[in-house]
Amino acid sequence: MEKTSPKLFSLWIYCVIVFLTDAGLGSNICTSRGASTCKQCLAVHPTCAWCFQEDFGQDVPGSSRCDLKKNLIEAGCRKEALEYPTSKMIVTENKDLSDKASGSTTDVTQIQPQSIHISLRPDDSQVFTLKVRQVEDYPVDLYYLMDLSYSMNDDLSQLQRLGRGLAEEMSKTTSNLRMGFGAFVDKPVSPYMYISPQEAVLNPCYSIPYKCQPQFGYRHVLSLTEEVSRFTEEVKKQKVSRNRDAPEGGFDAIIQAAVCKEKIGWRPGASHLLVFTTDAKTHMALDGRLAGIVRPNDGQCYVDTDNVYNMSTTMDYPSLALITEKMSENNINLIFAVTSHVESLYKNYSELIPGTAVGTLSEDSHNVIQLIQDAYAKLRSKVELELLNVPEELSLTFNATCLNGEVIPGLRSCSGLKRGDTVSFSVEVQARGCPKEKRKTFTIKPVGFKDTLQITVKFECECKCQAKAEPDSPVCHHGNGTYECGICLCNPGRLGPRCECAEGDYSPTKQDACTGPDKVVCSGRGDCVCGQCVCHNNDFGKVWGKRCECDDFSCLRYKGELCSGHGTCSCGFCQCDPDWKGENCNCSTRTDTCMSSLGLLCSGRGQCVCGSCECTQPGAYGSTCDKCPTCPDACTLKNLLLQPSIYPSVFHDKNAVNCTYKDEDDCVQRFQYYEDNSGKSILSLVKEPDCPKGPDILVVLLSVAGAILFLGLAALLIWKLLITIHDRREFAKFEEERARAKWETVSEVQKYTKKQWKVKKKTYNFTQDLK
Ligand SMILES: *[C@@H]1O[C@H](CO)[C@@H](O)[C@H](O)[C@H]1NC(C)=O
Ligand SMILES: *[C@@H]1O[C@H](CO)[C@@H](O)[C@H](O)[C@H]1NC(C)=O
Ligand SMILES: *[C@@H]1O[C@H](CO)[C@@H](O)[C@H](O)[C@H]1NC(C)=O
Ligand SMILES: *[C@@H]1O[C@H](CO)[C@@H](O)[C@H](O)[C@H]1NC(C)=O
Ligand SMILES: *[C@@H]1O[C@H](CO)[C@@H](O)[C@H](O)[C@H]1NC(C)=O
Ligand SMILES: *[C@@H]1O[C@H](CO)[C@@H](O)[C@H](O)[C@H]1NC(C)=O
Ligand SMILES: [Ca+2]
Repeated sequence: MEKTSPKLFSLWIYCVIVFLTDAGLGSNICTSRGASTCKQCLAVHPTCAWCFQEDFGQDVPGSSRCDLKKNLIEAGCRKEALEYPTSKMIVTENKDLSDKASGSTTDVTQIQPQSIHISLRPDDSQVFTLKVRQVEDYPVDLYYLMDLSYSMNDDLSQLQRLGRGLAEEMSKTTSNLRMGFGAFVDKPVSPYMYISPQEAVLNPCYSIPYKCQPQFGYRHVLSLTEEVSRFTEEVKKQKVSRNRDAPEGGFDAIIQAAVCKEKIGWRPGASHLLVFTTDAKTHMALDGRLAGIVRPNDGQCYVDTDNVYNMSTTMDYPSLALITEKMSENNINLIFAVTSHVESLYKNYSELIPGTAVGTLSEDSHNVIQLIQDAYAKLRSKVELELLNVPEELSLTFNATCLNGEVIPGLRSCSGLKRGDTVSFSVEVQARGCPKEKRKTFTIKPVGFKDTLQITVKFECECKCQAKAEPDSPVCHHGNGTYECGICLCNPGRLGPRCECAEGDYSPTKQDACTGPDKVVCSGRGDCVCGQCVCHNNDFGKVWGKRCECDDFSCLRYKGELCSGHGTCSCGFCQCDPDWKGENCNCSTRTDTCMSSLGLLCSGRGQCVCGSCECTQPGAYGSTCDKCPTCPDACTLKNLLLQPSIYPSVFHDKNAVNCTYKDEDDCVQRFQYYEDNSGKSILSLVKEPDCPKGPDILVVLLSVAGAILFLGLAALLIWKLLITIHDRREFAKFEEERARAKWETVSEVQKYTKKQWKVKKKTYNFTQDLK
């Protein structure tokens, strides 16, 4: 084979640079990544397919089993030997949204669809839309969790009065209301508790003095009930307690109230409102260390038969994260009804716990009804989606379509809703990788709703043909490898496409077979395995050949296109399409493009080279050298072509060249040659040709005779004129002599000299003129 010349090498470098900006010519993403197994191929790109036909690509050099589906079929892969899983989506449960709950807790649907199955290729994505509606007249469970530390004394008496009013107001929003009650103080252990004197344990108000109930952590008082009168009754029985430090242990109570579902009586199909009233700060995770309590809160229910939280003194306060988790798990909306001086603190907590609201409680809680109403309305005016158990291999993006139909990208909540409004979200699920388990399920649910959307994702990371893998297959050199998806996966220590050689048996002669005349093993683009080059896949295209000397991307380029776009690259040489020639196929063999409008190749002023005219006549230009107003042959060339009958004889242009031309009949043709705006040559006759005629004898004779006659007459006239002048003179002389004879005597005549005579004669002439 040919040695790679420096010129070719520099071209190759050029190709590399061009490819970086113009990727994809000659190869595609599937072939370029060097996927050597079916599984790798699927991971390259969602469009890639794998052919596991055994004899695939044997006679097509450089073909790849991992390619676009259509390329594989073109290359001879049977359809049933194709591994091409695609991403798809099936909605498996799709009940319609309910309009109205009518107080019922069953058969209410607030999210649609409810279940979806998705198959995803790695890097591929699927989009679906889900709808959420806040159903009207939805049942409500309201659990009132009250701080019974001493400062809440006035609040308690208010609540005792307001109980009925609260129930009445809430029944305006729902026809199905249940109310419950619980109370908390703080962990009944020092230093949160008064332990001395002895009496203070039973009556912490001993020092005030006042009679109040012993300190407790959390006590569940009234399970959720429809009998609102019982709420008032039980609240009336309550008495405050007292504890030592300012922050209280309410967060313990929140966890217990949330997780002790049976005790509290939360109904699955109802809105769960947990109203938390306090006028103080709260203890949080790690505060328990003050009392030597280090066991973290585990979020389990520890309310025993006498309705008291029995782990209050052994388990630490919960963290905000635990509260968030338990609120979401149990679909509870927490309402912080707190006095103004701690409001900012609880607002900060509220921001960290989704589905919570904060209201300002007056000093004696008289506004609690309005507060709960407002908070409930606020909670119900917002739909926020939360995600549970999303596998880390998936990424989810949301777009919200809230009330006015406007799409808000990246948002998964809508606010400002009225009950009965429907909002929708479009969700894109993308697989970013392949988890160990083929299937994973996760949940999307609106915060505070029982309704959920279950999404099961099947990751299409494996090929079906992998299941039919044949270990120690005879195809792979007498059982030296596993035959899987059309290729041999060699056992350890074996190499080669069919595992035909062992790693150990290196032989120099075999190595030589891989080395070309340039002493580079496999042209530097492959590995020598058992005397055969295994060519590396290249980002730019296929590499093949006995020494990897061939490829389909190192051909000449013209204007950035491989083989000028008029041929295919094969092993370094362009194979031009018909009608094209040249090293880089940029030379057209057609001549019709050189033909001028007058039917002459390049208007007779140049040569046709690669489909375009090279004008040789100085001053000629234009695609067919047709433009040349200054050419000296502007007239003579046209003379050859002039056929007066076909050109219009209209004068067009001042800049036109005036030409004359004498034809065979010696007629003079006057015409003009000029170019119009589009560069077209136009010839036009100026007037009819001048043709010479034979001489007229009669005219000549008459002319000669006329001329003679004219000369004779002229001579006669001149002669007559001279005679006339002479006669006049003679007559004048005669008259003069006669007059002198009459006037002068002979004596006088004698006196005069010849001189005097002359003067006299002059005088006479003068007088004669006066007459
Ligand atoms: C606390 O109450 C739970 C039931 O809610 C019970 O299983 C547990 O044994 C009780 N623990 C103690 C120490 O009494
Ligand atoms: C609540 O957060 C704001 C801003 O982060 C901060 O300025 C304020 O001090 C916080 N309030 C309390 C009581 O920690
Ligand atoms: C969200 O909107 C953006 C732009 O408006 C769009 O490109 C994207 O595909 C949308 N995503 C989903 C999941 O609909
Ligand atoms: C591997 O191939 C060799 C021949 O090269 C053969 O003798 C041997 O049995 C094969 N090994 C296995 C495990 O089949
Ligand atoms: C064809 O390509 C060669 C080399 O790049 C260049 O010199 C020549 O001008 C091109 N010919 C045409 C007709 O474009
Ligand atoms: C050609 O003749 C016309 C009159 O027939 C004249 O107007 C025009 O200027 C002449 N053109 C040239 C280039 O002499
Ligand atoms: Ca306290």
